[in-house]
Amino acid sequence: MVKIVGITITQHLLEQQREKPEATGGFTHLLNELIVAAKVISSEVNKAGLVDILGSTGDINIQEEQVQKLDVFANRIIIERMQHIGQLCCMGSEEVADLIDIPSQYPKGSYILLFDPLDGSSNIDVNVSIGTIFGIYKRESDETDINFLLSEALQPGIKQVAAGYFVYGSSTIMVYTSGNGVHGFTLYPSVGEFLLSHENIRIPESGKIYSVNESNYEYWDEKTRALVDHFKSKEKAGHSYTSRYVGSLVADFHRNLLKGGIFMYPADLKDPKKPSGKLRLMVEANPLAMVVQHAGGYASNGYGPILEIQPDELHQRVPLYIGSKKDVELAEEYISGKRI
Ligand code: AHM
Ligand code: MG
Repeated sequence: MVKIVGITITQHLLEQQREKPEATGGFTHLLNELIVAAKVISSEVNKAGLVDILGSTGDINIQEEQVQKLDVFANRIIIERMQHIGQLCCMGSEEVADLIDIPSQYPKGSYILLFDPLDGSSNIDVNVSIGTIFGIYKRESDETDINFLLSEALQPGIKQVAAGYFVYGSSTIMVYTSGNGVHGFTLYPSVGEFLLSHENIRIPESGKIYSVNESNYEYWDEKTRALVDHFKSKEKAGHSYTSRYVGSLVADFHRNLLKGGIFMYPADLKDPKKPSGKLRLMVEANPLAMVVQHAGGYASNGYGPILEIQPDELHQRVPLYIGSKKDVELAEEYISGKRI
């Protein structure tokens, strides 16, 4: 029999819960259910390369079920697993235009779950790490009608009660914070348990990695170009940086969290009507901003903290500079024009 040594995520969540005498267990229940959804997604992601053998999207597979695209599948699994638990009043997903209501047959709770079900979609078919990102808020009023819950969901990231992500990579990893340190757990696949592997993660104050899609250089303004030029110049930076860019935010972020460095998705002029870059404030930037802040790092839109932005809409985009505190502060100096 396999012996599991170390702390499981369930044990860890219960220990955290015990430290808060007012806790009802509802939040632990919510996270546990999200973890089950992530295990299901992880196991499907591991089969992604078999699509050509078992059937492609739109085909009927050997169990006579419709084969779904993985991002659609991940979205469905999270909604189906989370809607019945009685802890949520609504959800918001990168894959769904409007807020998602809880079906009337299930009780409603006071938490709001915002998520990107499968981040890094361009990497799904090529065995490169992808992930799920989540942020959890508490409703501030007693409102339960979905037609009036949008203003409850549009809270600044600083109000998140917990946030984190799963990376489906060489291992499946979960990293989360509920305000009491940032902790990482690695899935032990044959046993199906997440075990504590990275306790109290602290991001180095400054790093040697910069991560950005440099093919956008011609669409950036002068300040953004000067910032990236800084990272490329040993003379300006005082030491050499190396460039690493996977193209899955969650994987790029995770590497930089552990090793130190900065991830950037600046505003660009590819679409003059959308000068806010590509990434979404509510389901991508805010959760990772909470994680990095509790690990001693920083996240900015170039002018100030991501976590203090008052959102106007569910799917709004935001320029993102995130990672080691000193590197992100340097980015702010360039973007806000204090340094040329
Ligand atoms: P997605 O949520 O549709 O996957 O898009 C977001 C992804 C991020 O994971 C990643 O950082 C970024 O898009 C990469 O974009 P680009 O290909 O423009 O560099
Ligand atoms: Mg995404």
